[in-house]
Amino acid sequence: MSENPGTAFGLMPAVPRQGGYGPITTKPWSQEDYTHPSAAWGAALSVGQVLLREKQPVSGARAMLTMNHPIKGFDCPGCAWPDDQKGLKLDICENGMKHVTWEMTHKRVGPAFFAAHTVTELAEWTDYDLENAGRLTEPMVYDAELDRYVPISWDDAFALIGDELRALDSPDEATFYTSGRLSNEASFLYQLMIREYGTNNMPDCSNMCHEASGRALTASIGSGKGTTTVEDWEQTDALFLLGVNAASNAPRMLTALSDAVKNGAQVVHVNPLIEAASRRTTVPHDFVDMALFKTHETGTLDLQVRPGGDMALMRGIAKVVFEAAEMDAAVLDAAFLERYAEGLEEYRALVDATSWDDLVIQSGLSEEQIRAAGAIYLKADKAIVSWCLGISQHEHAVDMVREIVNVLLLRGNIGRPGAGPAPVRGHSNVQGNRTCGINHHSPAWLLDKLDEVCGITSPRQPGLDTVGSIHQMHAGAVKVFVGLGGNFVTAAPDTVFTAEAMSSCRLTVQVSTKLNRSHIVHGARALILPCLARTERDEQAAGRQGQTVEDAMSMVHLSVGGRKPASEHLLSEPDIIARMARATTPDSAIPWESYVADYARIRDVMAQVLPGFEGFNELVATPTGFRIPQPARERGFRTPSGRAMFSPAPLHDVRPPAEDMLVLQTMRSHDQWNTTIYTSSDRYRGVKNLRELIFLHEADMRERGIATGDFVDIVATSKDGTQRQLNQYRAIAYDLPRGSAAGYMPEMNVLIGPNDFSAQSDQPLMKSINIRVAPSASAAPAVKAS
Ligand SMILES: Nc1nc2c(c(=O)[nH]1)N[C@H]1C(S)=C(S)[C@@H](COP(=O)(O)OP(=O)(O)OC[C@H]3O[C@@H](n4cnc5c(=O)[nH]c(N)nc54)[C@H](O)[C@@H]3O)O[C@H]1N2
Ligand SMILES: Nc1nc2c(c(=O)[nH]1)N[C@H]1C(S)=C(S)[C@@H](COP(=O)(O)OP(=O)(O)OC[C@H]3O[C@@H](n4cnc5c(=O)[nH]c(N)nc54)[C@H](O)[C@@H]3O)O[C@H]1N2
Ligand SMILES: [Mo]
Repeated sequence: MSENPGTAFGLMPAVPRQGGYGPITTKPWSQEDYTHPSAAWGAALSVGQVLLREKQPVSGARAMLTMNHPIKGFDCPGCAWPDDQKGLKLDICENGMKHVTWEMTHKRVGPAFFAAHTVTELAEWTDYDLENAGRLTEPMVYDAELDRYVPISWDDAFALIGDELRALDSPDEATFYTSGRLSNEASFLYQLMIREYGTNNMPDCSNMCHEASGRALTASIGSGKGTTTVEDWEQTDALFLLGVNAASNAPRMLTALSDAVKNGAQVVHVNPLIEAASRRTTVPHDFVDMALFKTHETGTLDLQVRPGGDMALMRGIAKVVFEAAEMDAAVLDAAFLERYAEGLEEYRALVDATSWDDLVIQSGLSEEQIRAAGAIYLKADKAIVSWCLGISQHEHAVDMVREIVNVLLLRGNIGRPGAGPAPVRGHSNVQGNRTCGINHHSPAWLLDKLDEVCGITSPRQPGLDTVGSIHQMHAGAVKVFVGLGGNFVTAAPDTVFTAEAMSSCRLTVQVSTKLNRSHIVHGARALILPCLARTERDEQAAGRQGQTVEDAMSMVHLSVGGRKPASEHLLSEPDIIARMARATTPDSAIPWESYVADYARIRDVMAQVLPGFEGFNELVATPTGFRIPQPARERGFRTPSGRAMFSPAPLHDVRPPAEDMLVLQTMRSHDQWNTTIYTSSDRYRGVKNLRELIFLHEADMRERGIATGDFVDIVATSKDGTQRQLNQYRAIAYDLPRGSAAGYMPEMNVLIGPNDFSAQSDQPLMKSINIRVAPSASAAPAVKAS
């Protein structure tokens, strides 16, 4: 391997550049504490700038008015936070707006663009510049001789895919990725196509996101989703928010938080960093508040746990509950525990046997802080615990989520109003993808039903997930990669290894809206297939079509785009999937063409296969959509025992493995959407014009002879002992626990080895990378693998 393999794919520049994968800038960088309320005018200004940049001030603003509108609107392609269900109120946020405007850009990437740039040249572009080039307009195929993408007809593109897939020795030599944008209808068609073809190789972005939450909830309460609704959030007495940066990543949650505080609830933020949502906000869509600069509290207590310390905090809360139960047995919900739960005594013994010393060391909090959290939990008649990636991307994430459920079970905080577990999902339809069958290990009952209704024979052997697919592509065992959305190369761990994996494929196919790194790092043959975006009109034989999505609280509703498509050559995702299916399995008995003519026909089949979708077409006619039944919400626990299961997992040691090591978490800045980076600033953390940074504790810096603004080199040691390096990052002193560090994804993915995934969830360890940091040794290349 060369000295700097990343540069071959344009993954990391040979010399560091200010801006990382974002826009390159020579403007001076700076960092200072941000003291303004979240959302508010900072957000409004930022949206205005983006609208102007995309030259969309008028039509962009018009589109916003139909976003998340219960009637005839499109669903915000941003996060999965539920829409406001009350009447016709607008429910929009800064980051949702940026997201939509980015999609609506006037810029186009068509044949002329590709004729003007070789792929080798494009590899030198930043990720920002690639996406910023505009919307893809026509199907393109890679021409190795010209080193360019050249136009190809849709028919020829599908024929190429069909030929390659049919030529494989086994369907398991292909893998089919899903990014969480894909609608329910498209997800259903996609998994049907893949299973009829003969494999369960279905990596999806959930494998990097909430896989752990799904597995934990399934083991504990028998279904892999949260149980709360927005109404529950309004009624609760105590809200614990673990590991989520709500102000940036689920901004519409700010309204729920401010309402909760107004209603007298305690809102406890558990996070190594004090994020903006724990302070105050100006409710983003409340124009009167905006005009009056009126702010609302969105938090009542901050607990700065060490990375991975949440399990010890939760166990500490349980300890407080058991201690109180000795005085007053009524603090435990005996009736609930007796009737619905199993494993209480074993869990109680485990909690009793855990010392306060251990809880303090492992949580990184003082006994007083843990007791304060315990007291809030005890005082609350109804409690909700909500979490996101700060919990799910750790080694012991499944145990951690199950510990959250343990604590909820003690006081019967599930299946009644104002209470329950509430994972905050990521992509706008990542939850719906799973509901509709995108799963490399779907349960047998679902496959049985699919086979019965659709007349196929689904393979029963579990398929490859994200990490598995990377390894198998790298080993040459998987030869075709199909990506329905997303940016696999940049989103996945070990960017260099993943890029090598992708480029060793025989064929890579990317169904996308915008140009990204996964088009530049490609297989021997490569296709870019451009599709309609969610804001755009989708006209088929039966007229204007809509597609459904499911939010983080299991509400399903129709999303109908109204804008003129970015190009006349775009196809919808259901159409692309159906034509890919026909080309792959020409004698398929599935009426693919009929499904595309009228998506209501897809919903009719889904209604027969998927539980909770009975009468799907009638249900989607309701403006606000419908809720998929979640049995645990009604205290129906579909575990083998029929009861909610306490988890008796031991407390894990989450301290850095060596004294000179730190635990690094990779997170999003305020101005990015996963691999899409809008600017190189991070407003709520007070950062301007800098992404190649690492936040460190002042004392950890002093010990290493590092001052704020100094260049440092970061060396990560993987679980398998291999090391990866990132050089010349700026050290920034920040308020976080000693022994921990933080920086931005996706740049820092180069530090996560291909074997750095959780043994419990198979999720890459994006929030716990063991690193050493030292003053920069030289002006060495920015990335090096060994
Ligand atoms: N604007 C915008 N919105 C988004 C996205 C986006 O990129 N941009 N991405 C979407 C997607 S796909 C997802 S999955 C979600 C992600 O939403 P988040 O989970 O908020 O994403 P991250 O930026 O990774 O932030 C992780 C948070 O967890 C904290 N954390 C890290 N380690 C720990 C820990 O050990 N314990 C605790 N308690 N906290 C910890 C970090 O400090 C940070 O606040 O957002 C979705 N929404
Ligand atoms: N280090 C580190 N890495 C991480 C994470 C982390 O916290 N730390 N988070 C992980 C998480 S939670 C996730 S979800 C993944 C995200 O991984 P992905 O979902 O793979 O990545 P995105 O950046 O969301 O994908 C952006 C691309 O999607 C395409 N796109 C946008 N809209 C559409 C559409 O409507 N249809 C189609 N077909 N394509 C569209 C565009 O071409 C755009 O370039 O990243 C993971 N990677
Ligand atoms: Mo995600």
